Amino acid sequence: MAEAMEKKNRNELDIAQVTTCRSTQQMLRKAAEDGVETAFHRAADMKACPIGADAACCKHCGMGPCRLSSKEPYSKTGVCGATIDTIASRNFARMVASGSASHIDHGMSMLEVFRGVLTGEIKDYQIKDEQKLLDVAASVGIETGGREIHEIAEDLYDELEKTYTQVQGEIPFVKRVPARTLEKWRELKIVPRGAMREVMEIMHRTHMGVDQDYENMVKQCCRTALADGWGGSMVATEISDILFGTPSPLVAEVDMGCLKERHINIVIHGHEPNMFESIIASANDPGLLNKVRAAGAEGINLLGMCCSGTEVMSRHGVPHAGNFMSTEAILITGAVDAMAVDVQCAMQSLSSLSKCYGTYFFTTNPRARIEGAEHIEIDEYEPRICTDRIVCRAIERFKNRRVKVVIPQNKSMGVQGFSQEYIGYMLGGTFRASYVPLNDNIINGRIRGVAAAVGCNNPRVRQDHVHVEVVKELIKNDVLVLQTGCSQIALAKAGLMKPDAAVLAGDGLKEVCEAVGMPPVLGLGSCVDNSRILMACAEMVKTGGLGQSIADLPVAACAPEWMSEKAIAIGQYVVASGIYTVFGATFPSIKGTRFHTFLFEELEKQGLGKWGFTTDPYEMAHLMIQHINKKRVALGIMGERERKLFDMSDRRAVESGEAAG
Ligand code: SF4
Ligand code: MSK
Repeated sequence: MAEAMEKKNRNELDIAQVTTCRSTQQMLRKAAEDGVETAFHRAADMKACPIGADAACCKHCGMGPCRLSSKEPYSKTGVCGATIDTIASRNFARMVASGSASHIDHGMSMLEVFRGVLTGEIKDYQIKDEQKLLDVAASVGIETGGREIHEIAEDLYDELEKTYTQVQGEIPFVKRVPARTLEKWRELKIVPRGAMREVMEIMHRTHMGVDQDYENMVKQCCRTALADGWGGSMVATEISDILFGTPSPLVAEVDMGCLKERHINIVIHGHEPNMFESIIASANDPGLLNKVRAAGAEGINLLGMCCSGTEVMSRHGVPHAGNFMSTEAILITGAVDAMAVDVQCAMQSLSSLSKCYGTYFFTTNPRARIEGAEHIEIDEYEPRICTDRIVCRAIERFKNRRVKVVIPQNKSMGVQGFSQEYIGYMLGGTFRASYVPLNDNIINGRIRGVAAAVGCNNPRVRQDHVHVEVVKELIKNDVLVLQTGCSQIALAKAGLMKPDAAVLAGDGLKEVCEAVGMPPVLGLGSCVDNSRILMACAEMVKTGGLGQSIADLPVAACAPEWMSEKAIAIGQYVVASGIYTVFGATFPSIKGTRFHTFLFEELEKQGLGKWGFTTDPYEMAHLMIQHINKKRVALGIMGERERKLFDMSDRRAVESGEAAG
């Protein structure tokens, strides 16, 4: 391989230990033959900095950087006197700020596209889901009766813009928050005003010599993260649904076996769905398809990766080739003619690795250029100029493929495309969406509770292993699992998105899945679509019987293999919304410090959720199950579950002829 990277002197990678993804394993074996490296190799060669892992260092001013001891009695301070709690909370707050800003900026981009559609300057997209538009408008108090769609849409734009720009008051979507939860936020003074203001304030507070009280800092972390979950992310989801359609279940394929040797393979990796929507149009353009045929290809094969892939798979059934830790591995197949990225989670190494395999690698967003990549900037007003060009370049690469193509033959089918609305229709009937059956099944104990399993891969964790095992353990214990992001793809590859995966569920959950024909694991889309999980929780509260606030629900969340600051922001808004949230991989604070105790114990005493941590998938599942049980006891429905289980085993005994005579 002419441009192969120089082979470094490094320990042999134990491939089976770093990933359970069979396609990625196969490509890592090929990487060894080809002499190329991946993040798995770099993680093995470079141990994580222990001081940084504990969030015990500060470089917020020129008197430092200051490194504190992560050992008790934690009495060492920075040059300015900052304690370990101040330093760790400031570091945490900056992660929340960066993660929230990423979703918020994404949401703002989607809102700009919406504005362009309304003014008529953008012609490539239209309002596709008018019912969703009406529902969203009504949810923020906009009059919809007897009015023109366009007029309502303009009011909605004006209202949602406040999510970002408002300097006082409350962001619009707090109108969707259950009353008791919102009351608690008001009491704690953590209701977001406007997302830009909250991110700005966190950056101010974390400057040297400003907020040096970890409890006060955590309040601003809650307020900023809530501006993400119930603000930026929720706007991104709702506007994407309005413009591109609200997902409803469809069958889709995942894994690298979706690559096709005789097709032009184009991989889209990133987070904003508009570029993906545009390239779908380019890939179906008759003129471009003539060029495809002239190049001797059988067609264009579009594939998604990471979050925009999950989103577009949910809406249109576009195959998904793999999650975050497979984004390098797929290039090693040699089958990718073009990879185009927009924003977030695109490793810089993709640029050099794509050169090794002759793949054309493109950046498209002005915020996110990568050295060595060809930049074809997307113009939101004329997106086809960018995406047609990418297709043309991919055709060129197909004609000039020089490398050997090796496609892993692994592929899984599953049902994707659930939304909070569809969960209502699925359980409550097509004419009138309702969460009553879900709540009833939780109350009668067939379903113990609901868990969200979300988040990234991390090369310091065996890829997909924790995601898959924690979810299997949860469903075995009758916990219905909602999924997004890279976690969703891990479970899809493992085959758990099929209705027949219900055989792995406990008797109660299995009974519900079989009655409805649904899988025990429901995929809701990308990371910003975690807002769908918040809305599902709000619906459960509104429906009744499970308490007055989100904190009362028998619900828990986890991000078993997280790596991005966005995951910390998500975790923080899920906790602030009232949900126990367990992270795996690592956690940026030191157990035993006051800041850590505040996150892991005190927030719950204030009426919010709390953080948890473990790297063991079974312990993670059981921490969540214990929490769900605790909530069931508080709701007075634990007895229902015990009676139900007794009845079920009695019934089995009768059926198998073992009943006491
Ligand atoms: Fe050190 Fe304080 Fe400066 Fe941080 S802000 S680098 S702890 S002196
Ligand atoms: S893409 S944020 S690695 S889930 Fe959303 Fe995956 Fe995490 Fe990126």
